[in-house]
Parts: sequence; C-alpha cells; structure tokens
Amino acid sequence: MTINKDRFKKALSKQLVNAEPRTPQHALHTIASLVKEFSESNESKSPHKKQVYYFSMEFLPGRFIETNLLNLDLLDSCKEVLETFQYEPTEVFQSELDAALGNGGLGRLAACFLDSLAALGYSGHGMGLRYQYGLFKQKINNQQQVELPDQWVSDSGYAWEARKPDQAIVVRFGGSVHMSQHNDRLTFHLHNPEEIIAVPYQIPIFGYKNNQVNDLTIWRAESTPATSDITFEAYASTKRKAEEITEFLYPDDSHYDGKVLRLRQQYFLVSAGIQSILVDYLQNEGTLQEIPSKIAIQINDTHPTLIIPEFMRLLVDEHDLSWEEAWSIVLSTVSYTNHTLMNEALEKWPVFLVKEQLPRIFLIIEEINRRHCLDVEYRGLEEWESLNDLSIVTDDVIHMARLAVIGSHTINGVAKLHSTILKDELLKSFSIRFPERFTNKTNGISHRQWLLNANPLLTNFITRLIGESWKENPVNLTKLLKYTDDDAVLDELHAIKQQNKQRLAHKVFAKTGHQIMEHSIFDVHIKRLHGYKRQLLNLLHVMYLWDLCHDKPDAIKVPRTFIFGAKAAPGYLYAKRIISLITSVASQINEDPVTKGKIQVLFLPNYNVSQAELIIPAADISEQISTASKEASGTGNMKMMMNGALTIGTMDGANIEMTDLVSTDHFFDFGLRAQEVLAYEQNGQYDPREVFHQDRRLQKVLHRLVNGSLKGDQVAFQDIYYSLVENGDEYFLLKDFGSYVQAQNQVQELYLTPRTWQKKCLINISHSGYFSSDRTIAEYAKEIWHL
Ligand code: BZD
Repeated sequence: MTINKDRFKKALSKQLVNAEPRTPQHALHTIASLVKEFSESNESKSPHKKQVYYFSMEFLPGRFIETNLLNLDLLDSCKEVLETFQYEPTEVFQSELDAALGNGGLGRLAACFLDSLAALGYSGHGMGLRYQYGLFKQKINNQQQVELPDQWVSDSGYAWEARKPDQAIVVRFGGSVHMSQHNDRLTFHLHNPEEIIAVPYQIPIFGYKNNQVNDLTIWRAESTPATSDITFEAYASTKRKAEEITEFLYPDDSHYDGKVLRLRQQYFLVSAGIQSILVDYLQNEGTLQEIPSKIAIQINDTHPTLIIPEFMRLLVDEHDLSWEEAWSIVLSTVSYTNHTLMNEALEKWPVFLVKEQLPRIFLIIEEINRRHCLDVEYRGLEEWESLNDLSIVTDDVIHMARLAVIGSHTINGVAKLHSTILKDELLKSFSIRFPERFTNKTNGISHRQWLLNANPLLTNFITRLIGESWKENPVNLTKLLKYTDDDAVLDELHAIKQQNKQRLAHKVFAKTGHQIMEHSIFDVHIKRLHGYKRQLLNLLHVMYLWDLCHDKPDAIKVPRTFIFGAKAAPGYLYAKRIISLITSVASQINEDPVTKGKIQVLFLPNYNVSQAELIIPAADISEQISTASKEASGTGNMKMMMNGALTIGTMDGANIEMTDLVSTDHFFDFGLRAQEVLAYEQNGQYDPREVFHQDRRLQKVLHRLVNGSLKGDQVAFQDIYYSLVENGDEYFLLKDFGSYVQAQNQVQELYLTPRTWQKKCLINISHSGYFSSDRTIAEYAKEIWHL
C-alpha cells in the first residue's frame, strides 16, 4: 500500500484546519483515522501466500504512531502539517497511550515479530486478547510499589483499532458431552454449554515502505444478547462472567498460577482464533488437507497450547475428519516456542478444572495422550524412566509443555544456550523420541523501532557514514567497522550519546525533580524484577561503592548514575521487597554529601516501552547479569548493544551470542557459567556462608540490611539478608559478587580512556545487526513455517 504523500498532507490539513477541540489527542486520532482509512482500502489477504498466525496471550507494542508513520514514509510529511497548524509533533505523538497488553520480553518479542513479518513482506497475523486493563501502572509510595489500573483505551477509544462485530465467533465453555453413534462413527455434542461471543478488533501492522499491510487481531469477550425470558439479575451475572474473560492481563511473568480465569482466557483466545482462521480459509481457499501448505501457526510459549486439542475438535467433530487425518494436519501446522526453563513457570493445569470448563477438550487431550503413551510403549524406548516422565496427564495435572511438544512439528528455544538446555535437560526424553523437532531461533528486536525510531541522531549519523542500505539489511552495520580508528567519527558518536543522555536527564528532571549528573556513566538495569535477573546483585555493588565513597573516596574515579526500571508481579513479595530496598538505598545515597558527584541511584517508576525508548539510547552500560542458565535469551541486551552501550553480563541467554560476535574484549563478562550453576543445583554443594565469611566487603554491605541503618521496611531488609546468607542464596549472588565487582572496576578503568571506550561502542553497534528480528523472522519463515 502506498499512501501518496501529497494526498495525505492535503487530507490531514483539511481535517486539522477546523479541528475541534485543538488538543494533541484529537490530532492523534485524526492522523490515525486517516491512516486506517487509507490502509483499509488496501488490506487484503494475498490468497496465494502462506499465512502465518502468531498466537500469543501478550503483545506489547507500546505506541504505534511513530512506527506507523515511519513505515509508511509519512513521518516528515505529518510533522510538517502538524507544525503548519501550530501543533507540537512530539506532544501529539506522546499523547498516545502505550498498548501495554504484555508483561515483558515475551510480549515485546511478539510485537517485534509482527513488525518484521510485515517488513519482510510475509502475510503474518497476530492473534491476541483485548484486555480492558493492560499491565498495571506502577507508583512508588513510601518505598513500596503500588499498582494502579492501566486504562489504555481512552474515552475517545483506541486510535488504531477497528471493531469487527460482523466477524464475531461463539466460544463454548462447560456443558456436558453427549456421545452418539452414526454409521460406525462416534460423534460428540456439547449440551448446555455456556456461550460467549468473541468480537475481533483489528489493528493494522505496516511493513517498512513495502506496501505490506498485516494485522493484529485482539479478541474481546462479550455476552450473548439477552433473551426475552431471562431475568435482569441472571443476565447481569451472565454478562459479568463473559466480560471478565478479557478484563485484565495477568501481571505475572514468571510464575504459573492455576486460576480458572486464566484457563478461560487461554481457551477463549485459541478457540476464537482457530475458528476464525478456518472460516476465512474455507471461504477463500481449498481443502482441509491442504491447510499445512497454506497456514502456519506459531504458539508463543505454552499459553496457547489448547489450540492443539481445539483444532482437533474442529476437524474431527465439526468437519468429520478421521482422527489420523486431523492429527496429521494439526501436527504439520502448529509449532511451539519455549521461553523458560524455570519450573515454577511451567504450566500444569489441574485435571478437574479442564474437565469442568472444557469437557470435550479434556477427552481429546486424553486421547492424544493415550496414543502417545502407546507409541512410546510400542517403541520400547528405555529412556522413559517412568510413565510419570512421559505422560501429558499425570495424577491430577496436565503438563502443557508436553502437550505442546507432542502436538507441534517444531519446538524452539530462544537462544543457543537455552535451546541446548531445553533439549538436553528439561525435555530430554522428548528430544530423544523426536530429535528432528528441536531447534533454536535466537531472538531479535526490531531495529526500526529501537534504532530508527528511538535514536534518530544515531540513525542519521550511521546513514551519513555508510548510506541507507543498513535500514533494509541491518547486517550492513558492519560497514561501520572501518571507522573504529577514526577520531572524528568517535567524537561524534560520543557527542550523540551525550545528547541522548541530556534528553533523558531533562525528562527525568521534569518528571521527578532529580538532577542527573550528565557526565556520569549511565549504568542501566531495566527489565521485570525477578530474583534471577539479579537487580539485587547490582544494588549490592552500589552499596559497596557507597562504603568506598566513605572509606577510600579516591577509588571512585568516574561518577556513575545507576538507573533502575522494573515492575514486580503484585504477588511476588520478594521482588517487591527488593524494590523497597533499591528505593531506600537510592534516597539515602542521593542525600549523602559524601557521595555527591560520585554516585547516584535512580529508580524510575512505571517502566514501560515508551520509557525504554528514551532510556536505551542514553545507556552507557547495559546490565545483563542474570544467574547463568536462567535467562532464556533477553532482548534488552540487544537493544542497548544496538544503541552503543557496552554490556556487563554473565554467560547467559543471548549474551553468549553477543560475545561470539564482538569477543569478550568488547564485553564485560563475569560470574559462574551455566554448567557450574546447574552442577551446584544438582549436587547442593554451594554454601553462601563460606563466601560471606571470607569477604569483608560483603559483610559490611549486608550488615546494613540488619543493623537498622537503612530507613524503611526493616522486616523486608532482614528477609533479603536471610535469603542470601542463611537460606541458600538461590540465585548465587554472593558467589558472583567478587567477579562482578572486578568487572565493574574494569568498566571504570575503561571509561578513563574514552577513545578505547568509544571504539568498543562502535564495534558493538557494528555487530548488532545480527540481532534484528528481521534475521530471526527470516529463520522462522524458512526453517519452521516454510513460507
Ligand atoms: O521471554 C521472556 C524471557 O524471560 C526472556 O529471556 C526472553 O528474552 C523473552 C522473549 O523470548 N519471558 C517472558 O517475558 N515471559 C513472560 O512474560 C510470561 C508471561 C506470562 C506467563 C509466563 C511468562
């Protein structure tokens, strides 16, 4: 789709000239309506192309306005018109609220994938839920996280969506299954189910200057219309029960919780999604048997795994295929991405819940499992230690990852290390049975959003040096390597970083009243708060520096600003306590005259995509310090690398692949290796008390948590102390503390030789093109979806 620039400018001018009210929000809606109008006349499912459907419980795109205008090549024209009518373009753009329909990395990855699918000209469609409330807004009151509802849809509606009531779908829960026999064939019917209407809302996704228009469909749950015989009270309760399905996003990114509402959300998504895909397909295309050559379905973690039995139900119960025929279609169409190895995050649904909510689906899962167990028994595979090890259904629970593996033709992890551990440890028996199914697809990020959009200064500079080609083919960033000894280039690179730091400092000052030291190292730790991500290790180092400011002030040779941004899951008490500790230490350090001009600590509340767009271009140091083996990939690491930060990190997730590209000379690595962590976990021989008793620095730092010298929640601080010293230090903070301090010293030393520092930044930028999600999507397209 090409929108003619002049036509767009004319149309926009015509609307803005008499716009009422003259608010930024109104201007935003005007622009979005025009873009949607232009795009709707062009959107079509290209009938000959294979269609990819990306099913995800979360999409975290943030704002669309600038991405869309950039992709449509209308950004400058739009700014021009806005200015003509005395609007401030940034104000208009920033009036868009973030669509925060995701928790963190997994949802953000889904958004980058949609962007890349369109940019590469594939027909890709997101399938998600339209939560009325997105991820909570975070406030800090008295050093505590407070969660507030996120009303991302304003009174005037959400600018980018279009409601499509004519394409609504009925989703059925509960009821009882009735079996009958017709000509040798068992048929299944659901009696008296609860019926809920799924209404799709479509959001256009534009390819980068290539006329491709894809879409993200988010489904909203609504009740069936009232019948004449239903009482007001009964109807009110039906309506409530329907609408609660898409009322809010579960705000936990790391812990499985068997809540019935979550199960209903998952089934609602997959049932509405796959039904609509089949309706669409059968209207326009060929036979059911041809589906695998026309459609690919990717499931983002196990959350949409019920698509496997739901797809079977539709093919067998509603389209009369035999079990074998149906299974072959499902298996050749669906593939599964795993995002975590952590046991507490693996979904296991109680049998009673699934039976009660989805009785027919439960029977199908049992049948899938029966056939799977028979197959294993028939093959006499010895590696299955017991039935418990192989069965989808054991005792009282359904193992969703097992169901996903058995019903998918391909299973991938999201970084090399992660995929290896997945294959050799977590799903070992399954990878022996289905070796050909397991593969790796290292994550990526949209360089359009995270470099072109977020960092225009750096973008223009790169383009001046190496031309435009890197925008379409980001691996061409390696062309920058010829400038690593060019003083003028390195000076300019430094100047750009400085301007981005000032931009952030102004924003922070306006919002919080904190004056950031603009010439300090901006040391950035932004991601969800979790024990394994080790924000606390960062803070222990900060507290150690605090002691140093008092004891040996000359040891701090370069001023440093530690910037944290993190939301904790509301039910994750330990994570919330760490936030309290960070904010407590921050307030005391920032007021201590001894630390003045040396160290500063900021906890920026309500970390989200829009904030990330400001923080990432300003980062000097990127903190990627998870306990090795725990972070599946990470994507913040890639964003900061692309924006010219240096990484301090463990050999975990995609960090390893970053060092493969730039070598450890251009990366501050430290800490236990994954195999060491796994070995300790198995042999139980790690004793944090040994480390504690040998390290005076640690003793001094940790003493503060229990001696009352920190203001705030003493119970919380003591609990943190015990988790580290007495309760086994699950995430090996004390063990890695020494080597982390050493690596941080190297950071400081390197910053004292600015030329070498800048050179390393340029080398990191040069190699970051590999981490564009265009590369990732090209790999999925070729090796998984066979587009
Ligand atoms: O997925 C994250 C991993 O922790 C990262 O290492 C990885 O880079 C990204 C993308 O692959 N996982 C999540 O973000 N997970 C969730 O957000 C989540 C949400 C709901 C339930 C469980 C997990």
